[in-house]
Amino acid sequence: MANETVFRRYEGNPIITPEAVPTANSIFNSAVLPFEDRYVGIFRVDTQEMRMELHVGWSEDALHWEIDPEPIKLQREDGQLIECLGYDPRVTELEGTYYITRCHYPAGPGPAIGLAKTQDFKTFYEMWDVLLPYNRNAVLFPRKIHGQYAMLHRPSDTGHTPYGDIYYCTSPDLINWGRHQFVFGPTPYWSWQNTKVGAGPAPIETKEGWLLIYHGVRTTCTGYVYCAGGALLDLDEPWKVIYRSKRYLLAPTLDYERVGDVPDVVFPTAAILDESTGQLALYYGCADTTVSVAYAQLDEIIDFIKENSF
Ligand code: BMA
Repeated sequence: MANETVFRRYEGNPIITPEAVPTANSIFNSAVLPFEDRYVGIFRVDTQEMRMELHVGWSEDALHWEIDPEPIKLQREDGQLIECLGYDPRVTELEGTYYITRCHYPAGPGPAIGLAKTQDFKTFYEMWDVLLPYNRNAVLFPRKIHGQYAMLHRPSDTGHTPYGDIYYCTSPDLINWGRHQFVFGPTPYWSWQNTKVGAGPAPIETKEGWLLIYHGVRTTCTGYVYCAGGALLDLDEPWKVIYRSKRYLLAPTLDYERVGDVPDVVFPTAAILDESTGQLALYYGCADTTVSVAYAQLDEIIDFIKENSF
């Protein structure tokens, strides 16, 4: 096994495999969070038809999960109940409501960024799409900034092309989004993040800035390799990068990260911070097939990013 930098992988990884849902081909890139006295998750389930569905799951310990075999139903404004299709969900709690961003293919070309909300993870409401095609990646900040809702996103194009920078934008009402600002892009030179980058879990507020864990991609002669990295963004002006790690936080190393439907992918999408111990549990998709978790102390992550910054 290659060296770990900051995160230590859970020895029981992967914690979720396709067996969790009988119709699944793969379960990966999913969002988990504490809810009431247990944990809840929104899971990306690619079916044996290759339909990209989102399913709810529940857990007592954030490691062992029961995933609903049926996809989430979304209540639309016109009263219609639709199945929740899409991929790479992120969940952010804001003022007591849980907002789910996802990439999806509405009528017309995709992918666009859809937004849904829930308060109980039983009834879900579809909201207006927040970003038009092509966009593959979006996550809300967990509080308003200067009175505005805030989001990181990654404009894209029609395919899995070597293009992808992270942008910041704001909204007064979660419907109208604008004031887009560039945050950062791939490095102009060879590195683990020289092809594209995209935001991971909802940014975490720390004294040192917003901790953003993101994915970075490099292009090798046999294809893309996805790693996880970290940055600290200014608390008041989050489009300003204070620190950004030159070394990765996590790279595809073990068999379950290297072998799967898409090899050599670690794709972080959720983080649970234990406020009492300072431990951060990072949930990430492995090789577009399973879900794993790795742990680090929040302080250590921040120190590592600062010490290894550009
Ligand atoms: C990205 C997204 C992710 C996926 C990754 C690697 O563009 O589609 O869902 O994990 O590619 O295939």
